[in-house]
Amino acid sequence: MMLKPLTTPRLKSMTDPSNDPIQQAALLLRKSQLITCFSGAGLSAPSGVGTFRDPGDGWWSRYDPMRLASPEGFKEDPELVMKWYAARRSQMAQASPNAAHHALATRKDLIQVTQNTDNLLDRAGCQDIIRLHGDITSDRCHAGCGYVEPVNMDQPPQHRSCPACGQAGLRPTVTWFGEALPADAWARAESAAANCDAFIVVGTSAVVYPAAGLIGLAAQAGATVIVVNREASDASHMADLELLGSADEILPAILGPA
Ligand code: BJW
Repeated sequence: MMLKPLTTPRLKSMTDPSNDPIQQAALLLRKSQLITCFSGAGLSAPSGVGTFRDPGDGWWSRYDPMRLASPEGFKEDPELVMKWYAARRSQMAQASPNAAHHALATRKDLIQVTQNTDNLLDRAGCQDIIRLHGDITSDRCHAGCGYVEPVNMDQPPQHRSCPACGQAGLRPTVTWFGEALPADAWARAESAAANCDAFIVVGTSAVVYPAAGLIGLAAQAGATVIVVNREASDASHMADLELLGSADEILPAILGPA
């Protein structure tokens, strides 16, 4: 079944209620026993947290990702990298979970596989969260001595050396380009994608690998893939149902009570 509404879901339902993709998705999710949600920056965008690739206001429209989110960039200019993380951390400190995070939290059995490094899913009450790209709320030693410390998100730190070994700077506990994803998180994510009935993809451009490969894995394993995004993305061609619109409007509509 391929349903890709050309208009917004709400407009479509006005013209053809029997074929309303929102109702189809809601019914499908009510019948599903194992649901995995794979999320990206668009999930937190309605909370005021910046995305990476949105034209104009995405971080990568304004800055070179390799200077800010790679080991090479950190080696070249650690002060710049930590200034960027301080700006993002301050933005996140002001943010609260939106209706999409809260809708995801209503299904306690739902497994969250997220590329997001913010803590908005936790704060909404989601319980099973697999973080593919780490956690921006702590810093660790870049040399890998094992030192980790929580960060005050209201007053984020600038560049400083590791107080434990002094061999390198402290950097966010996130996954940068060219770095391997946390092995335990990746193993759990693959299992959650391969063993679910429904795989919801929300707010991601689906261009960053290996994370985006989970969508194909879920589809090949037989899950129904529901894509929720503001616009068409690299996940579109794998969608059984594609719902174009804002996550904070669509997720409550498909996960809320009947
Ligand atoms: C809404 C909305 C609303 C807006 N409602 N929707 C060539 C081919 C394939 C792969 C590669 C390649 N060359 C290099 C690679 C590998 C590389 C990669 O994938 N690069 C591609 C980009 C080309 N990947 C890696 O390097 C990964 N590691 C790796 O491969 O390791 C190999 C290895 C193995 C063993 C040893 C050593 C190495 C690591 C990737 C790390 C990504 N890191 C970042 C930043 C760090 C985290 C942080 O600081 O927060 O992670 S980059 C950035 O992209 C961030 C995100 O998690 C990630 C994904 O972005 P996301 O979430 O999809 O955001 P956007 O902005 O792209 O999309 C938002 C979407 O939402 C848009 O579609 C909007 O329309 C939509 N939206 N508002 C609904 N209200």
